[in-house]
Amino acid sequence: MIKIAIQKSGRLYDESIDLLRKCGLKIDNGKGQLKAKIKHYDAEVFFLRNSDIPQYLEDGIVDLAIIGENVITEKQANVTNLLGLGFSQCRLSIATPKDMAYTDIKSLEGKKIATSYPNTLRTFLDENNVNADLHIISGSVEIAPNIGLADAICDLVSSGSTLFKNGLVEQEIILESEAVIAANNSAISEKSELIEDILFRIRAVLKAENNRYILFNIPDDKIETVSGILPVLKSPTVLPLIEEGWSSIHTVINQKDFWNVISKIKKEGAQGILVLPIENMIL
Ligand code: PRT
Repeated sequence: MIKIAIQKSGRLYDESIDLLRKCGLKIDNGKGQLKAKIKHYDAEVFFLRNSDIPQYLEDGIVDLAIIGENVITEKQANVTNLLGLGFSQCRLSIATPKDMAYTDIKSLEGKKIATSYPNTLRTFLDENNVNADLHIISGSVEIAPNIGLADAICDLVSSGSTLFKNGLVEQEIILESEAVIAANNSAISEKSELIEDILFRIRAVLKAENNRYILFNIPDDKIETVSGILPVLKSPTVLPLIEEGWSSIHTVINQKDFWNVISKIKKEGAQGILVLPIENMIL
């Protein structure tokens, strides 16, 4: 049996549930419960606060967790980060009021900084030989300078709009973060088979999300040219059409190459281009 923690409610919840579902791990009756069974799989899901998860993971109460990397760093948890999941991306940054003179990190010497991330911030300031006074608050950090509580702040940023609305300017990025799957150190060896199986499923889902299945028709004399354009896994599948002199090409391309490839194959005479999402990619 493997025990997996996810956030009870909040920014990570929906995507964590969605990822588990795409991995074939369907939660039995999850709503409002502290823990739930996974259907037809030897696992249980625990619904916990994101900020509490590192401790549960380190203590072995749970074996695996989907959690913000920033929280593992802040709690200095002795756990293993197994894989980045590509969602809930953010950065932990220092920001100052727009009218405050700021040249570099030394501008924070002797200043008061409000934060919910004292450990990460303290490490960063120590590395830069800056002495500042940390004011620890648990929420609404961005209003601290406006109400005279601090000279600067250190908090998570994603779009930057909260900083902007509060008249703050991002000065230093001290940590980049995303949701990760992390493991209890002993579980990695003791439950290696189940952990490997879950990682295998997650990798297949993530790979599929970054790729698209594409098919199109092309005159036969262009097959070679078009094959050279496609950044394919192996070689593309070519199927003859009933109409003489034409074929259908099927392949998988990475999302980042997508528009580039489409423009090039169109120029070579590709017609009827269809692009489909992929559910899973097992390589
Ligand atoms: O209560 P619990 O302990 O479960 O959760 P939590 O307090 O950690 O809560 P939650 O749900 O707010 O955040 C969970 C995780 O989401 C964080 O630990 C990060 O890993 C990740 N994440 C990603 C973010 C953001 N983006 C984010 N923008 N967490 C918080 N924010 C806040 C930030 O604190 C600031 O107030 O959003 C505001 C800034 O957003 P922008 O878009 O205006 O820049």
